[in-house]
Amino acid sequence: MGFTNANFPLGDDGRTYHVGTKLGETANKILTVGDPARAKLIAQTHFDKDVPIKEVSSKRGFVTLTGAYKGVPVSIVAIGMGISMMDFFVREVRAVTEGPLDIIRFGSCGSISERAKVGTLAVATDGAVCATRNYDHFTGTGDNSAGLTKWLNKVTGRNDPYHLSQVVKPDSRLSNKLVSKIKEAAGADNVATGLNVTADSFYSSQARYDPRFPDDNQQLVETIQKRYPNAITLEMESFMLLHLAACSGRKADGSVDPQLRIRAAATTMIFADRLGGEFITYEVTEKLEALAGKACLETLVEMQ
Ligand code: DUR
Repeated sequence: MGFTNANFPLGDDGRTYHVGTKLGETANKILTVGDPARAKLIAQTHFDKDVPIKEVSSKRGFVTLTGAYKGVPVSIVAIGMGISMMDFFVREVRAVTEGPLDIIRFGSCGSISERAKVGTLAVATDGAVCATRNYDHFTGTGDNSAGLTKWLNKVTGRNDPYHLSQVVKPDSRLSNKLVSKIKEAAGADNVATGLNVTADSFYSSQARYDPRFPDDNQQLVETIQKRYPNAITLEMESFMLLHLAACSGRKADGSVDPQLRIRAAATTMIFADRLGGEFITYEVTEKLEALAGKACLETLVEMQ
């Protein structure tokens, strides 16, 4: 089987190069997770039993499960980890679907807030920012400019070891509905809302200590908290989903092609306490996956 078009490769059969689906194989309401096992668990437990589940597994590790929930077509897509995988997923699914999309990410994260305890859930109602390693900072020379430029780099933070982006918001209606459904399922005390920080590494830009690399990240959590006091979670995907959803179909005059509209929201299970050090157990994860997975599907199918 050959792929044509180096700009946006599609197979002879119309399948995208990485996610591997073609027109008609993905529903317009999508739940995206990282772990394929989580995708299968949620589909097997909650999808309507009278509609067969169609599975497409790609060579690059994407798994798409399409079926119905309460009579409405839905897909669950497992994408693995990281902003690149989220980028593949959103763009390739957008290329083989027609009309507006609603996408909820349901993943895992670390917590940098007392309000978000291990074994509970968070919804990124305030949106997400992206924390990226400033690669140039680590190449030995750092800021080798002089005079005014050096001073400017210092005050603008251009040579800081990590960069924090501006905030991108979720679709507020989708996000608010998600909060109420998750609170209903898990209990209001077990759901924190706030800002997500999406990092380009599990390690350096999530402020983990690795003696084998000089990561300069001892101050990072404090820096994030100072600039964004509403930051509660650290993970690796949500920002890219919200960012691409906010950009999809936008034209030069600022208007949005309604056929390309993407509404997105994000929720996570808190796996790691990055202030204290606690980590989630397998039993708690399983319980959260089932109940929050259902809440996400409810949100998607009720969203008008
Ligand atoms: N994740 C993090 N940081 C954590 C816990 C979970 O990034 O502390 C998420 C994002 C990524 C995967 O998909 O889980 C990495 O283990």
